[in-house]
Amino acid sequence: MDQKLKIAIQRSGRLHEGSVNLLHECGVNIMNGVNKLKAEASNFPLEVYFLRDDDIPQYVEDAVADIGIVGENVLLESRKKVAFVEDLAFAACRLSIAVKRGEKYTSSSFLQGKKIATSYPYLLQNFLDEKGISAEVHEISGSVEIAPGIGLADAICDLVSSGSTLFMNGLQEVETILESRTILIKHQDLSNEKEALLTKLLFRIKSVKKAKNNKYVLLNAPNDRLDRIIRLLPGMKSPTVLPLAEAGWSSVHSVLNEDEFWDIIEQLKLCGAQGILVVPIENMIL
Ligand code: PRT
Ligand code: ZN
Repeated sequence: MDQKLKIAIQRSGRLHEGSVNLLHECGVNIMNGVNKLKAEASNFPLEVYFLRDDDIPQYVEDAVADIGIVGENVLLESRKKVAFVEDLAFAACRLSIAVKRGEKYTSSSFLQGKKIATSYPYLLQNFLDEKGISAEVHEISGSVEIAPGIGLADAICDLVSSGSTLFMNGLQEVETILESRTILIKHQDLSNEKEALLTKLLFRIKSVKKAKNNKYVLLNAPNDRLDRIIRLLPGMKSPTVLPLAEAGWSSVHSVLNEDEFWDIIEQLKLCGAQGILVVPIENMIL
């Protein structure tokens, strides 16, 4: 029987939508509703398990799932033995220590002898050990940010993305102990057949990621400025140039990276480019 690759993704929460969207953008159609524990892809040999994110590293270590999408924060705290496959570009956050706003915090020695509430006792203890600080790590499973306000702790160690939760709870971020990414992980010892399926899926994931960082640009250029305009455009090889119906004008097509995008668009306009169209790219196969 042909094997299927089994992927574990979050059932609901911050990683759910990004994980489902990524599979979708890779051209993988998932059948069944997400209310089930398990779903099948109709057009790729893939079985999807919907789990709590905290359980994903264990499932992958035990080979109940072959691969999984999880926050690095959850994986490192779990200390499960799995292999890293790929960085996925969504739901990044950081694990930080915060204290009450107004506290004079000049260095991590502030934490000496203090009580710190967290859902990440292992990563926090590692940080404290590295700094040679002895503090009381108080493990709680949710609403960590209210701990200082109700006198349960002097500081917290929790995930932060925009910082607004800390702000609303009168806290200030003072140390970042982990910059966490959402990652694709795999079981350490996959069969050759499953490795081959993963390679196929990974090829699609990489082309989707690449496409997200690039835009397709079309513009009209007066022929006497073409040389200058073309020099501004990197393109995959070189830009495509087609004559327009109107004499003396050409249509130029190229691919621009997100990082340089606005700078180059400004320069293109200054060089006389007109009718600039920017189109998202679905996939980029290099
Ligand atoms: O039910 P299940 O166990 O699956 O979900 P969960 O409630 O444990 O996790 P969930 O869905 O909240 O987060 C899943 C993963 O998303 C985390 O493990 C991180 O890898 C990632 N992630 C990214 C975040 C955040 N950003 C984030 N901001 N996880 C949690 N938060 C929380 C944080 O704990 C704090 O309460 O959001 C609040 C802070 O947000 P800001 O924007 O106010 O700073
Ligand atoms: Zn969780």
